[in-house]
Amino acid sequence: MASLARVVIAYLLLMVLARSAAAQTAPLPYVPVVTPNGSTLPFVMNRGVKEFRLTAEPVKREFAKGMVVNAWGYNGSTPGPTIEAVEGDRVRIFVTNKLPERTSVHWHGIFLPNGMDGVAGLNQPHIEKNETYVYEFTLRQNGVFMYHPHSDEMVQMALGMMGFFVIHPKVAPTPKVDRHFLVMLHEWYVEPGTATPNPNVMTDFNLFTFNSRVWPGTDPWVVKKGERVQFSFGNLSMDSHPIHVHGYAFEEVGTDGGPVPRSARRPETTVNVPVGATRTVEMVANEEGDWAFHCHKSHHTMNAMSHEIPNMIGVPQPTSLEQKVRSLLPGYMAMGENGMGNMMEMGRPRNTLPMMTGDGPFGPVEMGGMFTILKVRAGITSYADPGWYKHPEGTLPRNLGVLPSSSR
Ligand SMILES: [Cu+2]
Repeated sequence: MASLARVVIAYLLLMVLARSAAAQTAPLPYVPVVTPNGSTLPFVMNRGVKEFRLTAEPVKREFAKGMVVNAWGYNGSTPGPTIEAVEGDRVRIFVTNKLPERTSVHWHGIFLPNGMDGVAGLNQPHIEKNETYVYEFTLRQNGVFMYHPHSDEMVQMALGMMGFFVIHPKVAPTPKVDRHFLVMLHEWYVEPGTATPNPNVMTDFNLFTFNSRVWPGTDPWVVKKGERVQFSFGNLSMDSHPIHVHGYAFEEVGTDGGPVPRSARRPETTVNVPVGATRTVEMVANEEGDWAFHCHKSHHTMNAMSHEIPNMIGVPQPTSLEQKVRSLLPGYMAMGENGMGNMMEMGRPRNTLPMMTGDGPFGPVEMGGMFTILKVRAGITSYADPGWYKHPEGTLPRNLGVLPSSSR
C-alpha cells in the first residue's frame, strides 16, 4: 500500500513538472502585438496569476536623431511598455514610484473593482516617492486599453507617462489577424534649444509623436503582402488626431469601449482618434509599396515649430547661406536670424529638429511629427526594414520636362 502511494505521488509530481515545463515553452495563445519603437512588458506566472512590474521614472527619449527629450515614463521608456494579457487572466501589477513626486496608475477602459481604478485621492492614496503599490484584478473583457497616472495628471501625462494595455479575446478572432501595431499619439511643447517639455502649454504644441518618436525617427511598419493587419491608436494628448493611410481603406473594428459590431463597420481612409480613447482599424495589406501613414492635421506632421519664430515668408534672405546649410541639413529653411541668434548651432537651435525633414528614394520627404511608412512586401521572410520599394516598370509618373505653353 505504501509503495503504491509512493508511485502515485511520484506520478503526480511528474505530471506537475511536465505541466509547468509545458507552460514555460508553450507558444503564446495569441499573436503578440507590436509596439513600434517600443516594447512589450514581460510577465511571470505566479500560482496562476500573471505578474507585471512597472517603475514610474524620469527617462531620456530620443525623438529622432539629434533630439533627446527629458521625459517621464515607465521602465526607462515613454510610452511605457505594453501590457499584454488574455481575457479571463488574473493580473497582478507592481507599481514602484521613482519619480520626484507622487503618482498613481489608472487602467483606462478596463472593467475592475472600484478600488483598483487608480484615481489618487478617490480610490486610493497617492503612491509616494519610492513606494510600491500592487494592483490585482481579473480581466473580464477584450480590446485595446491604456494606462496612465491619475495624480498630477497634467504634468505627468505632458511628460509622456502612458502605455497600452491589450487584452486578447479567449477565442482568437476569425479571420485571423496576422499583425497588430500599437501606436500612442502624443503632443509636446519643447522650446527650441531646450530638452524638457513644458507641461503648462495647453494649445501650442510643437512636437507630435507616434510612440514618442517623430519622423524620421519613427520605425517603418513592415508587413507581408496579403496579411490581415490591425492598427490601434491611443490618444491621451490635448487634441484629436485624424490618422490617415495611403493606398488603402480600413474599417474601424474596436474602441476602448469594446468591439464594433460588424454591421456598424464602414470603409474609411482616416480614423479620427479622440482624446481619451483608443481606435483599432483593420485591413488586408494586398497592395505592395511604401505607403505614407500619418496624422492629417498638417501641423502635426512638422517638427519643432515655435510661435517665437518670425514669419519671413516673402522676405528676401541670403540664399547663398541657405544653400550652404542645406548641403549639411537637407530640407533646411532659412528662418531669419531675429530671435534665435544667440542659440543657433549650424542654423538651428541645439537639440532641435528641422521642421520638415527626412529623405526618401526620390529626395527630401519634408515631413516631421506623426508620420511613418507602411512597407508592404511580397516574399519577405522577416519584418526587418526591407529598404525602399522598387516600383515595377511603368508604375511611376513620367517627367515630361518643361513643355511649350501651347502644348500644356
Ligand atoms: Cu494630429
